[in-house]
Amino acid sequence: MNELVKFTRQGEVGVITIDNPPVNALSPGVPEGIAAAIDAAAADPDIRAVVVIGAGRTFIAGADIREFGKITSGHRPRLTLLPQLLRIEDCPKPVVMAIHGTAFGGGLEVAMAGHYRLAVPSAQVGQPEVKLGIIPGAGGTQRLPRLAGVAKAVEMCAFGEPVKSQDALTAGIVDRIIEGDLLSGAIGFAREVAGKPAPKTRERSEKLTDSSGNAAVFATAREQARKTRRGQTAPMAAIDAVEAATKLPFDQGCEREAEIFRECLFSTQSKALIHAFFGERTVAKIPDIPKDTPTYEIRRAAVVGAGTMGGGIAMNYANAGIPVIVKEAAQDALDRGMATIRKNYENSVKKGRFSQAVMDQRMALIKPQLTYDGFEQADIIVEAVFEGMALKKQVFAEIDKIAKPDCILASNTSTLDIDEIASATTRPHLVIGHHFFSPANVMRLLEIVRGKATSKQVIATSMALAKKLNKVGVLAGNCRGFIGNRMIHCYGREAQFLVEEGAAVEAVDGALYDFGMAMGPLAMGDLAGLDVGWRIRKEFKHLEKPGVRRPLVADLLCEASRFGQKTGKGWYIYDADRKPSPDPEVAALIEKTAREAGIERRNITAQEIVERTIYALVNEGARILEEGIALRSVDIDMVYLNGYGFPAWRGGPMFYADTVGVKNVLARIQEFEKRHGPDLWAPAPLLKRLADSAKTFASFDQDKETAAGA
Ligand code: 3H9
Repeated sequence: MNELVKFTRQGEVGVITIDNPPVNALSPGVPEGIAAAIDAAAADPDIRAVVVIGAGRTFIAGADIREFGKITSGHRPRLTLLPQLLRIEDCPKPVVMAIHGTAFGGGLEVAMAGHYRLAVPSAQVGQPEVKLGIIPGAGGTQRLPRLAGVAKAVEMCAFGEPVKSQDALTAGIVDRIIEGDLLSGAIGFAREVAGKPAPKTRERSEKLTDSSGNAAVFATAREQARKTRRGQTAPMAAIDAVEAATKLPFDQGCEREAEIFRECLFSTQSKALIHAFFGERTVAKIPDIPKDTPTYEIRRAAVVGAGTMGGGIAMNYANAGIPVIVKEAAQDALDRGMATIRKNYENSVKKGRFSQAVMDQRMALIKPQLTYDGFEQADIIVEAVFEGMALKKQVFAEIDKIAKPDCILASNTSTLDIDEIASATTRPHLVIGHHFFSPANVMRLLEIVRGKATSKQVIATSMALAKKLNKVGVLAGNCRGFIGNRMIHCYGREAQFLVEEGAAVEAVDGALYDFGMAMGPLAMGDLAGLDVGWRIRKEFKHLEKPGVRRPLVADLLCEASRFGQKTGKGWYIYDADRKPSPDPEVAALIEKTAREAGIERRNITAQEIVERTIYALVNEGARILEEGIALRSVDIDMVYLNGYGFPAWRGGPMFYADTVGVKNVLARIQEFEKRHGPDLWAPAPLLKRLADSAKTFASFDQDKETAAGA
């Protein structure tokens, strides 16, 4: 029909094959091609039934997400998938959808417009649009409840999680599972149903049930969305659209869906989430490291240190099926580390994430020990000991002696100079930073730190390994704190200044929680352990600039052994269930400290709290970008989304700055500079340049990409 959609005949069955690699997205030409092929099949007297199938690895992964930006910027008219779907549904001959890989978003909407759906056991279906800040826009919210019932449709449309074949069969989305070859199975099925009346999804209503039963479903879903999708608009919008299916006839329901879809598509949240979708994929692309750079094979790993980080890192390897040795210095520390690993896995089994058998397999891959035995066979050794240069160098000198010649030596340092660590070895080209985020078995970020001698092969291996470990690997240059912690230092500093200046601890955390952060900065400090920052501050004491204001209270909390959650007290006081409450003792300590330091106390608004902390991130982010520590602004955003609980629907700190307007951010930073001085608030030169030329961080990335391609 065109180069994206092929039409062939297998006897009395017409076969429509969508061939738009890599994921058969519904790019311009695909929906038109399908509709034209359907028309051709309908008009051909020798054809009695039709099969629609995807070439390559999948059925249809949805609308072409790249087109959305063109629509919102006015470069493309609106998407019109609905009429083509009606052409499929109105085809007088049965249309059988043959699904492998993923039928997501518009892909599932195409499938539901067919008369029957078949799937291979490994296939998945879903309406993941909410993850892009939109809702299904081609009848998904209207057809899915008719096939799967209202509760299942609400769950799928509002929360976006994929559904496996077998569940889709149970729910009524799929009619049959095909074991063996999908195309021949589908052709066989098409012959079975040829000549029989074809059921149209839009005409079905038996699963829409009565409105009193549905009311509870919608109320529960809204409550769940409020709790688990805090701040996001699309999940609520998706529930509204499914509700419309239960109240309006099909055509009017589709009109309502289209209105809601359009509102969502033009929202900043959707732009931010689409930025996040492509960002996650962009960070894997490193300009000076081509895709075909050779990589080392990682078959065996070893970790030094079984503390919180070491244990979490070992779990990552075990989860990916890579055997891993964990070494500790003392038996009790090793036992504690292994007990934590076991407890984490047991919790996952309890929550039904995987079976006991999977847990047993993973535990069997982790080998605890007190010696370096077996390290000589490892393809990678990850150091995860306390954050101190002397100790790290000692460990690297030791493992350098034992490791095989091409073994990668990775440090989980969160702040320290990777070149200095590498200098303790005879192989600086094999040394790299692998900065995991706590809890390392949960957080998706892996900051990969490139030293000056790190080889391209080691970087390429690390990026590939990140993917294998189900992490988002972001490459960072070597500086104190790299991308994430260098920026968080400024954010945390401002949070602490704000409490010294008069904001309550819970007011600072509350303002940032309401902004969308997973947790406030002071609560985050309590969770991570205030002693961690204390140790780092001592390590870098010699670098402090005299006369520059620095936060005063955190050190005092540590001196009083208030290390946060682990000691039951930090910025907050914790009960036995780790529930925090404001502590009057801390409030008094802050007031006394501020008075003694001559800090003026005043009322501080939530808006100022957000601006002081988030713009501190942006300003430092701009410096990091200019220095080349981060490759692109999107790399910084991905660090923040995946490692620091920054809300994805705000796109990350640099994307957020673009949405506020770089000029507006700069103006506010200049006000802060006047009040708090240039040492803390001098605007980053890049920020000024962008503001002066009315540019954005996104355009900075684009210019960089163009320059690299030129
Ligand atoms: C929608 O359908 C709205 C409708 O209601 C209709 C409204 C009218 N478009 O992830 P991968 C690219 S909204 C464009 O690395 P995997 C991706 O960027 C859509 N491009 O592979 C990457 O490019 P590159 C609803 C897409 O095997 C390459 O394909 N659908 C799209 O790990 C490979 O992707 C979704 O939200 C797309 N739809 O995972 C599904 N999808 O190589 C989104 C992928 O240049 N997609 N690309 O970096 C996914 O969830 C995963 O990509 C998928 C494959 C599971 C399909």
